[in-house]
Amino acid sequence: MNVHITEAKRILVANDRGGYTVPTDRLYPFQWNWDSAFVAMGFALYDTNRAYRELERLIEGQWADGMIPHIIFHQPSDTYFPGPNVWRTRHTIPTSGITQPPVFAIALRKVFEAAGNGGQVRALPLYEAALKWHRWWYSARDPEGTGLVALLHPWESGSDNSPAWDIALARVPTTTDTPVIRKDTGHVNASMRPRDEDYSRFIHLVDTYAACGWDPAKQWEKAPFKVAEIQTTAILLKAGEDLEHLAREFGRSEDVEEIAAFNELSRKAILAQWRPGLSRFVSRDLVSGDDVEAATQAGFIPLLSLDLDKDIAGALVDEMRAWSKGLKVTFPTTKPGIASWEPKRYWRGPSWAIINWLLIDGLKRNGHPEAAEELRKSTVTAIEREGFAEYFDPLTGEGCGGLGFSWTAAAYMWLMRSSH
Ligand code: 9WN
Repeated sequence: MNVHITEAKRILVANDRGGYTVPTDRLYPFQWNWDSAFVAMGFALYDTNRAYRELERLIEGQWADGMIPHIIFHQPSDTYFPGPNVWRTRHTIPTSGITQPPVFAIALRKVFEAAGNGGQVRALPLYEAALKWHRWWYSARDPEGTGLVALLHPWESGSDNSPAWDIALARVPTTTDTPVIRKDTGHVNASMRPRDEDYSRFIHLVDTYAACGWDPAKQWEKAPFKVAEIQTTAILLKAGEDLEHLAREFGRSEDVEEIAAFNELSRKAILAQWRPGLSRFVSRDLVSGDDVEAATQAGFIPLLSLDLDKDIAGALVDEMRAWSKGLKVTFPTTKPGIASWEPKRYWRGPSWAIINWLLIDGLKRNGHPEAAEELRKSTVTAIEREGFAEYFDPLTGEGCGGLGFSWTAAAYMWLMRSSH
């Protein structure tokens, strides 16, 4: 077996905390939502029992209203801020109060297919949990039925520190009720992390929503940050397609209709966010009503879940190639050279294996297998050269952020699956 695959598996063992996998030791010592979904897809390649377990442990944190939180605090740890006492949520086990990109149903379908039909008994409760979560997205985060779901906190995007939030986040006050005692900068270089001012705003939002008792309707009314987001909606739509497929497999015809209606709504809404002048899709800032024009990877993620016209797909690919020109590792999370581009700072330029994974699937879906293969090669080469880092500096190729990172391990196995 390829030595890197052996190493990837070793990382997942080292980050196992009892049926769930932490993203990396110390920097992120709990179970994270979309990280676990990617990890489950990695496990699906060689241990479907463990893959199911990852998802089962995640839904232990699902709230009665259907939300699956972004962090599940199964065990205490003092190496991370903000911990459970900052979130002040009321679930049976401690969790954060916000969510993360809904990769869950994409993972569930892959795990179910890898396990074969015998896995139906195990897959059903997970399917129910996913459906409940999708219903939550469309009611709590799109109460007006637009088809685009909104984020109330940048951390919900998974692309926490992206320039996409700069305008919307600048309106959020830096005052907090909670003292901000950062731990992240004790683990990795501060120049790679968000700034103190951003952290104050992140925590201001947490205080605001905790004061709403985490009630979705109250939060919607009070939210000083509200962005109808294209990357999340595109992931939700892909997950919705996979959920619809599972509903058919499980003979749930009423669910099929309901899910298909969600999907159709989002499909149309995403398409309406195409901006030919930018050769990208854009999010919408619901506080100002403006397009979010910041040049980030999010604008290309709709490749994952739409069957685009040839012209649109071609324009996206041309734009992606222009951004990638001269880089050692693609795909950058911010357009190189613009004012907000910082090749080492978290979500403001670096390349992420999991983002590439989504883009690779999207390029294949839209008839661009060569572009997909270039991106796949760039990703696996970066990992083979630098190890399983959280992300990579696109200019130098250097591995940055946390090391021994679970989703990078899962992505590597997935991108190398044909050579297993
Ligand atoms: C906040 C765990 C998570 C990822 C996110 C990434 C980062 C957390 C943080 O780490 O976010 O959720 O403290 O910076 O941005 O995508 O899920 O890997």
